[in-house]
Amino acid sequence: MQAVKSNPIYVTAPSLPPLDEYTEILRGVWERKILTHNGPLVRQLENDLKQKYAIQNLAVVTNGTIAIQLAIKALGLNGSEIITTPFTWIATASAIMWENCTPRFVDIDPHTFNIDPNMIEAAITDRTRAIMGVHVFSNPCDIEAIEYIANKHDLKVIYDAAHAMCINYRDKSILEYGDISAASFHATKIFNSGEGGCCVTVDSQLDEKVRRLRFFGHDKDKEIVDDGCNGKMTEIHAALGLANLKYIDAVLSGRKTIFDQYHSKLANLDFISFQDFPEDSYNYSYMPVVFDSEERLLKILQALESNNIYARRYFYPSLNTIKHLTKYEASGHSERIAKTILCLPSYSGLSLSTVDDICEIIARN
Ligand code: T4K
Repeated sequence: MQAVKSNPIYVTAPSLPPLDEYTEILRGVWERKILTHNGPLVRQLENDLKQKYAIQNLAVVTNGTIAIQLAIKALGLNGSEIITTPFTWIATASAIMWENCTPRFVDIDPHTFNIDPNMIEAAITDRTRAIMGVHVFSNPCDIEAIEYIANKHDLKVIYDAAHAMCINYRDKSILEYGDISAASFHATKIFNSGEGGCCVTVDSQLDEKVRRLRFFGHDKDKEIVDDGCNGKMTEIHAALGLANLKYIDAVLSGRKTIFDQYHSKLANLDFISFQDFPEDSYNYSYMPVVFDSEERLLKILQALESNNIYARRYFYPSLNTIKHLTKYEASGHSERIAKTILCLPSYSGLSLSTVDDICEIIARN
């Protein structure tokens, strides 16, 4: 074990392209002086992502939170209840509330950490219009079960796919399931444009609506036909996305190597367990581990911090316990996992020897 790290090791670091490749793309922006509003780099990013991941319709937007809001707006869910998971980032619920909807939390499966479809039907009320699953840490939701329930009760399905870029589920991009998927290109995500995100739908009319909504509700003739917002991505962000996209396959394989190293060192510890996920539909962007108690988690978190290593409690607390979001109803699995889960550092450039050091600190505590 080496001495305390001289530079902090954070839970993640953004993947960045060579600076000269980014500035070369920016040169065109300076020449054209088009900084935003569906500029050529935004259109190129959409086309390149569609081509690389065989996606029919994809609209890039300002960030992943706006992507969820646009999905809710496009599906006309204003004023309804949306069934979702309490084991997620706060943005899932706040996007629902900002769209004048109510989140109704349903507990998770304790192994996959995703919404448990067996609990959904009991939560449906007269006001329920949609189910919003979250592919937690890129682990696909039980898509077939959710689709079955949605069809039976005439509900829309939105996937918060903030973590789930770059993976296929069954025979196609995971983003093409549900009515709309909303992804994030935030700096901390596997594919980043600094800030950014996208909405994906196989329904071309819905895609057109998302495009209108992200531009204040204007149609192509600048008539205001929808109650929209400003969800536009800038050319500066699209440029970073394009430069990063060139390296995404190397980024993905690097994360898998780091994951495998952690797994090989931690799997034999009897106080740690892992998320269950399908190996071929997972992007390894997060390194979540579950401890046998919150007490042990807090001890390990502190031991890591005293070595200048900063793991993060994604996701804590379980959202059903936050008073301004909802009246408390127990979600036992989510509350337990939220208290005992830690995401360990994982990013391009993190050395395997640092991973070994982190595992050693964990094993000692
Ligand atoms: N749905 C889900 C399920 C989500 O997880 C998220 C976002 C969303 C929706 C909404 O998508 P966006 O609107 O964000 O596109 C982060 C991110 O801010 C957030 O995007 C993400 N989920 C969430 C899970 O994590 P923080 O507060 O933990 O991030 P922050 O800024 O402290 O960054 C973590 C570490 O990463 C830092 O300690 C250092 C490093 N870092 C971070 C940034 C931003 C860098 O090295 N460079 C950077 O530029 O929330």
